[in-house]
Amino acid sequence: MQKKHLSAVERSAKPLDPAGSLKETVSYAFKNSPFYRRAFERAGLKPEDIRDAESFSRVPFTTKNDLREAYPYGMAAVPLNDILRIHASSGTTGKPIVTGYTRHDLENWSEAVARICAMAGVTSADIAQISFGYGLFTGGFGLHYGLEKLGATVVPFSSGNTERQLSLMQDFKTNVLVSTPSFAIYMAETARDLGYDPLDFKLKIGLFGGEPISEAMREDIEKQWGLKATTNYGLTEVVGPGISGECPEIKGMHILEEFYYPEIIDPQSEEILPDGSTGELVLTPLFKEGFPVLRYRTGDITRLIAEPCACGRTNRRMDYITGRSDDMIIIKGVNIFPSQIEEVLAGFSEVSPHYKLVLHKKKGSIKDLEVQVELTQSGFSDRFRELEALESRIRQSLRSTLSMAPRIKLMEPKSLERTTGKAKRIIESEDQSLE
Ligand code: DLL
Repeated sequence: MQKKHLSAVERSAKPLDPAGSLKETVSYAFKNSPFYRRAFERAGLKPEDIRDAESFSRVPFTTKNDLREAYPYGMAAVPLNDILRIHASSGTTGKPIVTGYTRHDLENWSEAVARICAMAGVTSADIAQISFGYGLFTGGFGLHYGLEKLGATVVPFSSGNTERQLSLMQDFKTNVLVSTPSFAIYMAETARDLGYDPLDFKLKIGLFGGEPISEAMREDIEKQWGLKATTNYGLTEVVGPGISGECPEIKGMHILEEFYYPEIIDPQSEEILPDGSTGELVLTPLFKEGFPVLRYRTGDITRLIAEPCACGRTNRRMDYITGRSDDMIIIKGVNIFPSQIEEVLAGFSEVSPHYKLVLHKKKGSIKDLEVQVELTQSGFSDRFRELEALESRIRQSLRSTLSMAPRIKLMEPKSLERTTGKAKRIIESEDQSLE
């Protein structure tokens, strides 16, 4: 790594020793976690069997369901007395997934987040407003302590109250915005409604994460706010934010391999795939004491990029998430990812970045897909013919990408729900009368 390009926080990274770290991680989990001791016994494995990356592939995967069943403290590997903080993912169904952090975990987590922020170009001279929720969600606290560790000035706004966020952002001369990309878009819209020009704010860098950012969304945010939009990735089950993030090259997200061991598998056969192949990301954090997890199946679809990056960092990158294995919509035998629909819609200047997918189901199986497309003010017309023609062009374009034509419903400007957190794109509707 060409260290001169790096900030102090990144220069302090330990040299990589994946085999050594994996051995230690496995033996720690076996010794301290009743969950993993049972899992190893079931698989007929002893920690000594794990000597390198190859033998590590014998360790059974951990799934979301395992963590759900372990609710609330079944994954703990230390006495609860040593847990300083709990976070949990909200989850759409069933029990939340809980994770707990020791002091050592919190220190490493902040360090990891600090490195991600430094990589995106944030420095100790910056003022960062955190618009992620502070609570069980890992986004608010995760970015908070990472940015503090970096030495930046943190404005811990949390989510909601968009008007006040805007007025403080202006008064405080905030130059870094930390939020979901959908909130950054919503904030720009609200700013305009209130008579501000977003370009008059001092924003320089967006540290966005928690959900995918499409190229169209990134361009839109950069143009509206005049900032450099970066994305960073993480998930509660592994630690929260601070797993991978972009350098200024914006060519994928560098994984902090000194903290996490990444693998890509075929989600069906569970076979490990080589760098460059697309599949499901599996992660093993290498530092966790509190709630360790081995070979966690993230459900996120991506690929690892091993080619050197022009920035000089040698950490492998992961490509942008194209979908989640459990997000795939199977309708009439066709597999569809919401990101494919988003990409098609982004090609139409008449539609806003807000859309919803309604899955019309009968007895749990999807019978019909409706895409609710919101028009922009300029795309809106009171001429029925024009709207009909637009609808037909959108349907044609979706048909050629998806190999099936969903129902299209054009919605009036600003009629779809906005969010201050992660966008909720999918709505399920059960209807017994469907064919
Ligand atoms: O969203 C952690 C986080 C907070 C990351 C703030 C970055 C910034 P969860 O709520 O558990 O944790 O959701 C994790 O969100 O499995 C991905 O599907 C998705 N996700 C997170 N970041 C990105 C990203 C946090 N940059 C789930 N791009 C993950 C695409 C992302 N998807």
